[in-house]
Order: sequence, then C-alpha cells, then structure tokens
Amino acid sequence: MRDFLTRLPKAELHLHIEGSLEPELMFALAERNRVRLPFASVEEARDAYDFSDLQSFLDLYYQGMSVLHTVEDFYDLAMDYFRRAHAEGVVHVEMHFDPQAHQVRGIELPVVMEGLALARRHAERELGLSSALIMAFLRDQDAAAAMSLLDEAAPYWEMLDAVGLDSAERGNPPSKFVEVFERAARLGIPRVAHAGEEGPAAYIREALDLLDVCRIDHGVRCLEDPDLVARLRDEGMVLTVCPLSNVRLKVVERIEEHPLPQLLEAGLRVTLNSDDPAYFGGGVLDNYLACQRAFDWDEATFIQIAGTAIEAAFVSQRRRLALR
Ligand code: ES4
Ligand code: ZN
Repeated sequence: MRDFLTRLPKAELHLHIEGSLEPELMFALAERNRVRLPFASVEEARDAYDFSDLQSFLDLYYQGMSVLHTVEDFYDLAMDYFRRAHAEGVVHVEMHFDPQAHQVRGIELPVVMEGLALARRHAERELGLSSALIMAFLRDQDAAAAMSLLDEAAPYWEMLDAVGLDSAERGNPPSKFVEVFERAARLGIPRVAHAGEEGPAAYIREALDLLDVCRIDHGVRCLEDPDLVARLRDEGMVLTVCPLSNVRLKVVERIEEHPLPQLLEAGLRVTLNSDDPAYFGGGVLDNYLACQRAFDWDEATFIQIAGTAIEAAFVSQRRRLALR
C-alpha cells in the first residue's frame, strides 16, 4: 500500500509554505542572516513542537519564519519543499503564503513574490511539478490591513491563483473580511478560507455566504450542523482536510477519532493535505499513510480522494489531463 500511495499522483491544496520550514533549514538560514533562535539545536526545536491548540502553534510558526529575509531564502524554502513533495509523489502544490507576517518584520512583498516565483519556475522545469499561489490574509489582524495588502499586491494580481484567510480562527469570523473578499471577487481572483478548524460550523456558513469561497480549508466541524453538511454535499464543495494537523493541534484527540470517515460517508468531496508539514509530523504522503493505518481504506478510496484534489486544483484543463 505504501508503494501504491507513493505512486498515486497527488495534488496538495492546503499548504502554508512558511510551515514547510524544517528545523535544519531554519538553522542554516539563521546562521546566514545572523538571526538568533530560541533553540540550541535542531532536536531542541523539534522537541518544542508540542502544541495544545492552534494559537500555541502559531506562536512558534511566526517565530520560525523570522529567519526568512532575502529572495534566496524564500527560494530555498519553497524549492526544498518542492523536492520533498516530488519525492512523495506530489505532482501539484497550492501554497498559501502570509505576506503580513513578513511585512511586520520589514520584509516587503516583492522579496517574497520573487523568491517564490523563482522556485515555482525551477520546480516546473526540473521536477515537472506545477504549483499555485494563494495569498493569505491574517484574520487576527484587522480588515483594513488585509485591504492594504490586496492593494499593494496589484503588480502581482495576475500571479495569484486565489486569496485565502488563515491564522487564529476563534473570534475572527469570515464576516470581518467581507469587503476584502468582495474586492478580490471584483478583481476576478478566486477565494478560499480556513473555516471550521477550531471555529464553529457557523463560520463555514459565513465563508460560503459572505466570502463566496470555492473551497473550505479544514471544514471538519461542519458535522456539527447536518443542514450545512447537506448543503456542502449538494454544492459539491471541496474540503481541504489536514488530518495530522488536526491531531497535533488537538482538534481531535487521536487520528482514529478523526471525522474523515463520516465526511466521506456524508458524500463530501474531501482531500488530504499537510498544512504545515515541518511542524505537524509529515507531508502529503504521511497524511495518506496515517489515514490508511487508521481507517484501513482501500485503493479505490484513495484514488477518489486524490482525484478530487486534481479536479479542485487551480490548473488549466490541459494540465489537469496531464496530472491524471
Ligand atoms: C495554519 Cl493549521 C493553520 N490554521 C490556520 N492558519 C494557519 N497558518 C498556518 N498554519
Ligand atoms: Zn492551514
């Protein structure tokens, strides 16, 4: 089954590129940029990745990315990840990135965009790996900051496959960002949003009704609202589920208790993704393998899940045919 899952062409729809920063590269970049880290070693960093909830993770996630300064750093970050993903049989990666988390450190948008764009081109050429770019707004910042970012990104609007909404969910409902998402819609930029990870099912409804998203990131708490589940099924809405993330952030206690089997049973279009692979114990393949161990799914189930991800990806019809 491991061979089968490795060879199965997988698309990853939910990845935060800053969350792919492995401690080894973090230490190398800290040295290159003369940044002090609060860990003495790679092992000490990994030992610190013991989270009680989303916020306790976000604190380390924002601290970790403080080593990213130059175009080359963002190139190395993304290229390192593309190589690992390629080795796991991932053929397409859609990455969220968090410009606001870099701007507060004095790293401007063009640095981030240039580094990521170089890595994407290189990955396409050298690995045959395609990718998409999702510019995320930090929902724990105010809506005006998100709007400024969207304005500032004008030179890059054409390069964005979508905008997204991430960071601390509780107390930061989708409704806070209606105007920003309306503006993105008028610009013709597709929209996705994290909803129903730690937040309630009502946030998933808001993301659909107010932000007009084409995918829900996580969405696992939809099961608390049967009418919502029926709606998600009828609309063919895709959920980008991240099982190992949900375990590590204590959205669920153990993977065996993850609601993925119920989501599938309800006829929802679920996909499997890594979220922040450097922090949550593995990449896309590890998430597939963890589900295989926990739920004993057959090959047909994994073919269905991987197929859903390719259907829902931001790629041309031509690329889609090549991915299968
Ligand atoms: C995130 Cl797991 C998760 N949830 C929300 N926002 C995020 N940013 C990076 N990882
Ligand atoms: Zn996420």
